[in-house]
Amino acid sequence: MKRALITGITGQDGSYLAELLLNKGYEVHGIIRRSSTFNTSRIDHLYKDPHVNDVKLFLHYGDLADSVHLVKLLYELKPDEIYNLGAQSHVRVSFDIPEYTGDVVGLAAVRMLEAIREANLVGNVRYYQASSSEMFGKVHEVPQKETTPFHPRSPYGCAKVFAYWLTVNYRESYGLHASNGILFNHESPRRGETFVTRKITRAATRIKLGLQDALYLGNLDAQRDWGYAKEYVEVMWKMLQQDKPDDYVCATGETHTIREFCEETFGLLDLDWEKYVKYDARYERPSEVDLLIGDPAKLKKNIGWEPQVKFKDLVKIMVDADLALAKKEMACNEAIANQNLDSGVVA
Ligand code: NDP
Ligand code: GDR
Repeated sequence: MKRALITGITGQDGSYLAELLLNKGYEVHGIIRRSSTFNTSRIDHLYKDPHVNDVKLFLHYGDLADSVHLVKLLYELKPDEIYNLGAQSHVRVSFDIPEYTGDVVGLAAVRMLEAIREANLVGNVRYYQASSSEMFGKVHEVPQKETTPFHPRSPYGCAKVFAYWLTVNYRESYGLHASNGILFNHESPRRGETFVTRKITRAATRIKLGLQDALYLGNLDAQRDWGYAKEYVEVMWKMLQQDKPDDYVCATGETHTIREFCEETFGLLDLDWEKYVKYDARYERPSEVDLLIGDPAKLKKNIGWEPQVKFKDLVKIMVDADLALAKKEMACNEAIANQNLDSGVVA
């Protein structure tokens, strides 16, 4: 049985990847951060009480800022595969906390890679680095591919470039099986609610049910190549099954504006998006990435992978899921209101 370690297992991608690896028969270990509130909702359905037999998912408290713990964990676990997905992954927020972002996005990759060397795992482990289309930043070439120059436009993008080159460097210096997945934006019903796609599908479905009146957004002109997270985690796994480590762009090859995402989402709900979407300058970034569109040809040629879910299907998947969620929220509100009526409480 293969053993994998995932950093960022509680995030969107970490949760889908854990699911995929468990289905493939892996023993999966994940690093989680201690929090004063529960932060494991995306993986709760995978978790089994450690006292029962046949447990395949193990969670370890830790943090990408803590190198000693990473070394100890790698010594102890000796995983066959490591997926480094943990990050302060919000681009806008990285302008507010650039030093912290640099630490857990950039330096953290050094910590992981050095921990691999310290634990004597070079030669026995395969490493995946979650690199990002944000590294391309300012537009120099479209579509963007593996050879397109990087010109990051945020502290987050800069930190990802650092982590990218370290991954390449440890491959070239020590012969580590280390690969970068340069993934373009990928979304799902598990996407964090402050990323623009989920913010839109969540708001539009709540507006449809009368739970919300308006949606405030920033720049509607930016263009993104949006794919489906559940599919993209397959690419991470496939990259580590190749004999030779390498770096790959993963994208759909289609691009759309934020405005189009609004149109499509509200359209599915028979709503006119222009009546509800309002502008708030707080959501603008000091420097923006205007256009992302990826060329996944190398991935198709070497690994034989192509995305199935494109823009319209993706929006539908997210709208359906968020409409169901909004209905639950409404039912819950009604139940509370009824209970208050029964007990004579006037809200
Ligand atoms: P999320 O923001 O959903 O998840 C991030 C994960 O990292 C969470 O599990 C979070 O834990 C964890 N984390 C944050 N800080 C630390 C820390 N200091 N120590 C340990 N863990 C930490 O991101 P995604 O799942 O969307 O993305 C996964 C990776 O892929 C990230 O590295 C992201 O930058 C990168 N990426 C994402 C793309 C996308 O479109 N989704 C595209 C390209 C790259 P907690 O739950 O406690 O906050
Ligand atoms: P991005 O995703 O920055 O591409 O990074 P995000 O969804 O945050 O922004 C996409 C575009 O939408 C514009 N925008 C808004 N964005 C947010 N979050 N909120 C708003 O209200 C809003 N209004 C307009 C943004 O300006 C931007 O142009 C994501 C993250 O997952 C990264 O971790 C990952 O590396 C990249 O995708 C690829």
